[in-house]
Amino acid sequence: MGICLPALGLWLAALPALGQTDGMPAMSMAPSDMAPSPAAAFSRPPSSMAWAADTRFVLKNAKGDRVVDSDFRGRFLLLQVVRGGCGQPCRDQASEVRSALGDLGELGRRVRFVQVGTQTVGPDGLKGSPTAVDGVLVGHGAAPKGVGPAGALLLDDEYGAFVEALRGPRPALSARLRKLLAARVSYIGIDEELWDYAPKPMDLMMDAPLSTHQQIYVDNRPQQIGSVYMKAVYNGYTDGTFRTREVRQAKWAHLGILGPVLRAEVGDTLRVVVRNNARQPYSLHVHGLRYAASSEGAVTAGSPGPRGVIPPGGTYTYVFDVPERAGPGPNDPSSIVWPYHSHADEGVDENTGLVGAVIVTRKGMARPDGSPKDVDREFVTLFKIFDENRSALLQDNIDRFTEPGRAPATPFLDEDDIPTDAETATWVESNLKHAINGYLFANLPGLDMRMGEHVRWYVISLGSESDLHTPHWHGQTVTVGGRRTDVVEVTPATSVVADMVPDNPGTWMFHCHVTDHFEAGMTALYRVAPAVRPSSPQGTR
Ligand SMILES: [Cu+2]
Repeated sequence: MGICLPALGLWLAALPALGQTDGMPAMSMAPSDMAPSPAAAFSRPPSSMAWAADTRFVLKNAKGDRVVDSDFRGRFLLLQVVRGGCGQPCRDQASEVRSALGDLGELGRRVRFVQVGTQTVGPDGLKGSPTAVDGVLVGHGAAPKGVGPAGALLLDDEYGAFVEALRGPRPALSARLRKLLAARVSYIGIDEELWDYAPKPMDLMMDAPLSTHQQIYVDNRPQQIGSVYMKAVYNGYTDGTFRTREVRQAKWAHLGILGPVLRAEVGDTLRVVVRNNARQPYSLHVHGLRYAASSEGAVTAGSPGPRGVIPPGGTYTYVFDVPERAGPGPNDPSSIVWPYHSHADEGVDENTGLVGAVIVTRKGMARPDGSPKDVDREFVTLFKIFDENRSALLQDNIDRFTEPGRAPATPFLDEDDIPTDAETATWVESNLKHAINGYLFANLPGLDMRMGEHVRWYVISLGSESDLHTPHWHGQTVTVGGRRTDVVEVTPATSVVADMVPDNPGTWMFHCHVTDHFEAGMTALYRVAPAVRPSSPQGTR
């Protein structure tokens, strides 16, 4: 079923995102703004929303009723912007676009092509004032100049979220549209939720009670928070309604506080739709992959247009290409890892909990699910001191978990600075969570494998100058880029891929070898079970 805009007498209205409740677009506009007359089919977002990323189109019928959004789910709106007097170049571009859609066959049926302009343009076209046309562009986070006189915007599904500005000749348009429509799609929600750094408040590495020093990081006291904090984290969702959370597969149980693993094979394009359900603006900034400025997830001075910083309640679509240079290099194994994290207020955001990983597999080396063909098991581990003193939710946590007036004011310190008085020093230290994937004292679950398997460890660090980590495996060795070792080195935002073929069964330590760090809980246990015997033919043993 296609959507038949003209047949149903539907109109499009560009609405600024003014909050939403259950995943349906909000309709918080004055009635005059919603009048379904052609001349007022779209309206300029208020200047305060100058580039609200998810200003969205709402489909309306002639009576002004909103049409069921699900009709549009999983589809795209390709909006050609035609300014007055554009004339032949615009008609030529429209014809290139129509031909490009024709080239796509079935895939092309997922795209609805509509023109908006300052003059009536064709049967599907919508007419508005020049400022209204610019408003549509700005509302979708596209700089008017960037789109050009005949450019087109690809908008994503029912939210009308901006995907990419497109223009050019038919072959280039066909190729780009094909990549965008065939992209691997992920839905990620940014949610505020409680996180427990130590579900079992003991030193599980030693199977012993916590020492007095260790209790600082875990015990809830009148003047300290303990092990449970409100965080903002990335969660996987099943679709663009953001109603159903993805159930994390057992093999990823060890990810802990990390967001869902994004996967790509060299040559892929990823579309990552992110809904910000939290109270602060956040983003998703990825390392290594190729992105346009609109998918950078960070704001830089002097750059117009959308950058993927998402206001509370907003939804944004990031597009990441995965060329050769984003995948394994000549000396890398069949897959490598990149971190992703929020970069609205970078140092604060990652300490608030917004961290995750992307795994890129070499061309031709990926299974259908994206995992490398030559690997039996993968583990992603983030060695990071979550500095709760620098979380966006510090005050929220003080209010929730300490007695009023008891927590010392947190001075603005780097992790290594030493406060002058003992009480403040203890408070600051109690909020430094020396964690692996957000777990302290070997609480990290799920590091299970068998002898003889090809096990790949992706090791990442993030943080400040204290986040110089030396993850160390007891019991086995690993190879890293052709070098054999049992300790690797990671510094903030660097990553290492270490391959292991376990030959030594048992339960073993995996910990940061920096003394201060492992004493504060940067430890885990991994388990190597005997190899599975090949199943013997029936009737024999
Ligand atoms: Cu360390």
